Amino acid sequence: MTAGTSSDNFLIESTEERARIKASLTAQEKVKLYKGMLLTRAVDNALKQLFLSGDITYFSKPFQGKGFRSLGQEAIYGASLRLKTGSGYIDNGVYVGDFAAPLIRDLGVFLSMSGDDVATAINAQAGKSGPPCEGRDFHLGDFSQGLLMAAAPLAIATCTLIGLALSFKRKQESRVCMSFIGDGGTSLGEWHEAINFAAVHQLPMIFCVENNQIALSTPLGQQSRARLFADKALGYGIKALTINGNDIEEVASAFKIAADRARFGSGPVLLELETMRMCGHAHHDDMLYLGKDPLLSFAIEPLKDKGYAHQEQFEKWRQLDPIKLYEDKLIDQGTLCQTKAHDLKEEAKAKVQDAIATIKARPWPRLMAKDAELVFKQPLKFMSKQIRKTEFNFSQDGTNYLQAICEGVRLSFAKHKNALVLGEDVGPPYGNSFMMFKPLMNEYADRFVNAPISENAIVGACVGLALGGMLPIGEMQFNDFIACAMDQLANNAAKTFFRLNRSVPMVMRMPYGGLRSAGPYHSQDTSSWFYRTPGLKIMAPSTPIDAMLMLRRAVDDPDPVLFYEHIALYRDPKIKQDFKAIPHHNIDGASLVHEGDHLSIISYGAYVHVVRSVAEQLSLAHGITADVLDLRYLTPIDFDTIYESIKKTGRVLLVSEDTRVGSILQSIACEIGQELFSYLDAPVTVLGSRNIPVPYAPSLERDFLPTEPEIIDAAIKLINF
Ligand SMILES: Cc1ncc(C[n+]2csc(CCOP(=O)(O)OP(=O)(O)O)c2C)c(N)n1
Repeated sequence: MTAGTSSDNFLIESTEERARIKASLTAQEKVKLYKGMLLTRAVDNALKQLFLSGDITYFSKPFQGKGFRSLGQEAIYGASLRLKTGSGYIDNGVYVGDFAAPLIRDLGVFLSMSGDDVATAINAQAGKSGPPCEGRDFHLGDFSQGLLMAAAPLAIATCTLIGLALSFKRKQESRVCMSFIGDGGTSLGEWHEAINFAAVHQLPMIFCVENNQIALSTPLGQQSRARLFADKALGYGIKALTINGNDIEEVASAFKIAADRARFGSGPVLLELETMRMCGHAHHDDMLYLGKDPLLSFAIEPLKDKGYAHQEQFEKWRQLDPIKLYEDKLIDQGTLCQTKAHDLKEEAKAKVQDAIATIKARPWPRLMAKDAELVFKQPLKFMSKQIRKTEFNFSQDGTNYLQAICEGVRLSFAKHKNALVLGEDVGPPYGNSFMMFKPLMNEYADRFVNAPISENAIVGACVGLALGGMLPIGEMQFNDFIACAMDQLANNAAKTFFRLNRSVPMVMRMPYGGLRSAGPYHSQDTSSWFYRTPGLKIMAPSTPIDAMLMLRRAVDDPDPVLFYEHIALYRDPKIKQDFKAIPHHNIDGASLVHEGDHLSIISYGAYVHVVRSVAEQLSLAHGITADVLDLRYLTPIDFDTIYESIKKTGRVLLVSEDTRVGSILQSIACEIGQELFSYLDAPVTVLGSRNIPVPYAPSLERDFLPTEPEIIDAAIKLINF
């Protein structure tokens, strides 16, 4: 392709263009396609057989495993035929080819891109040691060969792919991402967010819809009112095409044109493949769909009258069995003969049997490493076992919290050429809705990437960017909106290292907090939602210097970090700090920001300043002196520092603005009770806000949050216990 060629040269809708590609297929390629479909069906049969037979055992009991079938959809094997995939695209041990995110029905995509790695395909269901993921999930993938692992929430990987595609585009790598989804999955918001994001950014992507006539048990008409799934592309301003998904050469040629187009920079394409699921949704569902468990052969049996599959439709598609059609075609052409076809079937079966034997012999995996080591590339460790004292040294002429975060980003950009900010309204002219990055708009305009209002796309894209070698600093405009992206954060970002054993160096900035009369959707502290989500680190600095240094640490960190920055602190003139103090500043673990003997008060974020004020009042008015600990890190919690302080004081009061019920502090209180019971002179006490949404009116917010007098009362009660 030469520069300057019009994108119209990639005639995605052109039958002639596809015919030209089909005509160029070599005999070798054709046999490869045929063999690939045979292998797909042989593996599919074997997975069903393993499910039924219980041949895999755990402590002598059959382990059926969980698995999905792809009967009738084997032509998807052809998608990657003319793409940049396979061992030829491994350079110095690094995969440099195209990427795909196959779903449960895409065994063929996995096999074709992995060099027919049958053992891994079978082991996904068996759950034994070894690839794809040491038994941690039953979905298939192999990142080192361009295969993102499928996830149960159907559009997860589609959002990851937009980030990966964005990384390819920014690095000017001529690589393409292929997303796969079923007709049912097209109803998911994440899928739409991803397409819109890819269209807006003109990403090198193919969005493949495999319309197999049914989603679990829901027929097309109850899924969508669109005439064709390809029609949906119109709304996103991208090209689309509907093809016969059972014609493997048609599939191969359509993907080739779409990929060329995407590589050229003409943006994404939606390919709808019409096909039919000729098996149940999953192994257990065959009985319901087909009316009985199928005979496991290379043919598709006629339907019995008892299943929920549509009888006439099933029969029509049975006549269009992609393997049978292609076999007949190749025999007609003389590329294949009956004997050779028979031999190839036996070869596929033998290959599968070998793989099963290997997998049966494999040991069962165990969880031997520590929890943090299973979910993080590099668990956070706090070096010092001694309490770190911090003098805040606020200065009227210093830097405020908002400027500090901007400075943290600026220094991270200077250090890492691959760092970028992704979020809503982050780019020029705004520099985010708090104008935080305005000072960087000239120097670093291209590092601030505006996203459509699509929280799932933002989080998923960050995961993909990170996997693609970038250092994304994502932004939730307000942390409250992370609820829209729960799937991408909790099921994607947090689980990627555990499932894929891949580092995900991403930061998600989470502007949060009350004290500003901003109501139920701009004031929450959502950190406790993620405290119990393994795989996410959480930081919550309370001062400008901490914010700047901890943000830099977050960007340098190889794992996903949620960065909770308190909006009420952004422009608070009382907490400005002189950055000259930075060389002596320590951001290791929790810090002691006020010292005393009678009580330990523990908090984080803006409430650190509230409890510090309380500590001073307690000392002046009541002669009670308190340690005040600023946690700074919410995952992991620096328990060593907490315990050291409590061992000295024997009393502990935990205070935050989060609703008390289910807060992080309640969880810490439980640990303290369990570990330090013998040191305690009074019950561990937790103060938080009331168990209602954050109210708007200033009077209501005051009633909602713990007030200074309430904290003082609680402290005195503890002392008098
Ligand atoms: C977000 C989400 N909701 C529900 C499910 C449960 N589920 C798994 S597969 C499936 C049907 C999917 O249908 P479709 O997208 O058409 O793909 P097909 O199974 O037909 O290949 C459902 C409802 C899921 N995995 N993820």
